[in-house]
Amino acid sequence: MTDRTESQASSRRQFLKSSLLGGVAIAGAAASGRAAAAGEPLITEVQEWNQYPGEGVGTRPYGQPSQFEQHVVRKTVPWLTADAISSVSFTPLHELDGIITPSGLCFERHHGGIAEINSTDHRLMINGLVEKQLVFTMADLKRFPRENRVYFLECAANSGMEWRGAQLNGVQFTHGMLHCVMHTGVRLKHLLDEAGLRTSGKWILAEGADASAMTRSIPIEKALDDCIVAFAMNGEALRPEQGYPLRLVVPGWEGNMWVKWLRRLEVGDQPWQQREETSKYTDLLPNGKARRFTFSMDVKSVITNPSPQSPITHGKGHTVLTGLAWSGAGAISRVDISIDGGRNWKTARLDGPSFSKALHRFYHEFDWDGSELFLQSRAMDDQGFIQPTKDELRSVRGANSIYHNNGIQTWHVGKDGVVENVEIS
Ligand SMILES: Nc1nc2c(c(=O)[nH]1)N[C@H]1C(S)=C(S)[C@@H](COP(=O)(O)O)O[C@H]1N2
Ligand SMILES: [Mo]
Repeated sequence: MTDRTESQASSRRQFLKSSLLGGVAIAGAAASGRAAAAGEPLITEVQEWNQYPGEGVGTRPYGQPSQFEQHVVRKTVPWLTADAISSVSFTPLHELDGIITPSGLCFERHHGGIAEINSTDHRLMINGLVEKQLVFTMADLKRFPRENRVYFLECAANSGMEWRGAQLNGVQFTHGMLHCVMHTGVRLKHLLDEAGLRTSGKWILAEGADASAMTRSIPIEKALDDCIVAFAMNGEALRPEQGYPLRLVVPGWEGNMWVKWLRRLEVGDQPWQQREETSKYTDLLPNGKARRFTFSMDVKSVITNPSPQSPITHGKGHTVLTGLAWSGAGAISRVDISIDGGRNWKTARLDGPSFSKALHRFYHEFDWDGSELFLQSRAMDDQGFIQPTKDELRSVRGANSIYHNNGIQTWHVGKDGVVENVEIS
């Protein structure tokens, strides 16, 4: 669309206006394409794929993305961690649309590598302050009533590198410790009811069967509220990377608590003070004290396109800006967009289903005049929380934080359409 003229761009605007109002799209649609008179060999000449039949049905028993989409992959930052056994890969947010993360692209965070467990050998135990200790097979779990829920999972360390200033040049790396899938499983409450919770039971400990034996304490109110013991994601069995055959889903709360390869739930009367809730995932405050148990992930958003890995390549004119917003407290009610570094704001268009504690997709269509831009997004949730600037965050939390950074991200767009990670405080 580089050769699009101004008049075409303005008829494109008209088209958008009428289609937004529910008008007829066909007439306007041509205006956003190239002029047919110029000739288009990819239309006028017969192509290879037009002449010969392709692979037959059944040659791909488990479908894979097109060979032309091979660049759409999880990525790692090699210098970030010492060993791949305890490391992280990042979701390519700039390559995705809608709100569901494809299973094979969900970021991974493992502390002891991927446990490979045959579902027939997997067991879940409930012990501690219960009337009867229980051990479930996977088949046992599938005899309880199931639920399907779409939730985001965000690692508390997401955007952690960005606390002191712009650091990583790509939304995949600044915000890619994030995924959102439909989980299927059994309410944790049903299993605790089956075991018979003692009144002294105030906390549960969730333990993983992997080599790191990940363990986290969760307050009983949350366990009885919306936690799910999940065996499926996006309609099929969990992927090994996501905890096959069983993981805990802790909606809206930091990813670390979503214990994968879930093998044991112990009921106790106080938190266990495990490594991951004392030495890690705490927030060092300006007074030198560390805040424990910042469970809920605060309201946050980011523009996924344009972004450093997704520059503007079509020149000035009609431009689609899009991104994601989410909140551990509920659903997203509004997202505002600024193209001038926070001076002026416009309300973005939310599109797609709106689920509580799930990703929300927003769009903002505008005519780029070819000048420099400073793009920002600011999310608000239905509980009244508003995403803060990085400076607002630092004024409360100090400069020593790593975790729980939900500050507003800025992307600089140059006149050449190249996008870079910058900070405007
Ligand atoms: N058993 C186990 N569970 C685990 C982990 C782990 O290393 N072992 N990592 C945790 C962390 S820190 C995060 S952010 C999420 C990551 O989930 P994902 O790999 O599905 O993205 O899983 C959590 N659950
Ligand atoms: Mo994490």
